[in-house]
Amino acid sequence: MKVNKESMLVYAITDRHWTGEKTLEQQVDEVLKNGATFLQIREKNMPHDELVKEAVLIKEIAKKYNVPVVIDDDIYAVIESGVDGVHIGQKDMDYIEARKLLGDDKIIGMTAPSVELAKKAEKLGADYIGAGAVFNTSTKKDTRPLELSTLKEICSSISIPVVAIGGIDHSNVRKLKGTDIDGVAVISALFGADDPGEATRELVSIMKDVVK
Ligand code: TZP
Ligand code: MG
Repeated sequence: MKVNKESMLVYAITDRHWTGEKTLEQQVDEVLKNGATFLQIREKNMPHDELVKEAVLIKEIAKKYNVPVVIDDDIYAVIESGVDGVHIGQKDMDYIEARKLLGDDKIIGMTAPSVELAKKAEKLGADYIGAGAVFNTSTKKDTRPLELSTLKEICSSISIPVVAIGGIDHSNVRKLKGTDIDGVAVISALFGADDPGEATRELVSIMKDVVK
């Protein structure tokens, strides 16, 4: 398996709107240094060429920490930057076409917010799924919370790793204990924190208990 369940524990997703005085690379370095286990570059509206440049820089940072990097949506940016894979949503390029372009060695993660879509993603050959939103979030507008019982059912229906996403932070993440998720994917709880490094350490520590 290209993605092991342990690497899903704290799955950080970038959002340069949160960088403040720091650069995106500085923030990524802090988050990875402090224990994030996976990284997705999700920069909506960033021009393709800029995204490729950013991905090359981030790939070098992630290499230091041995953390896999995927890019949201843009398969060609994955190919040009040489990162580890792509994350595709239900409205993005379809899996078969993405796999054809990327080959078998690259990671393809898929968004799958229902049992049916999760099973379909696994059958297609996805390496992991993201399920959510699990809580209310202002980061992504076109999503609404699914029942935690659905999340639990998703986890028991498939054997590829499952990462929960959407509105997850230090105060609510313990609610996910018992759902059998492998990890949480977070944007604002890490990149929107005053100290992303400290926020990461805390979340890693809580998550070790959540997945127990
Ligand atoms: N997909 C479902 S919810 C979401 C995405 C990309 C946003 C997650 O952001 P946050 O800030 O962790 O709620
Ligand atoms: Mg998408």
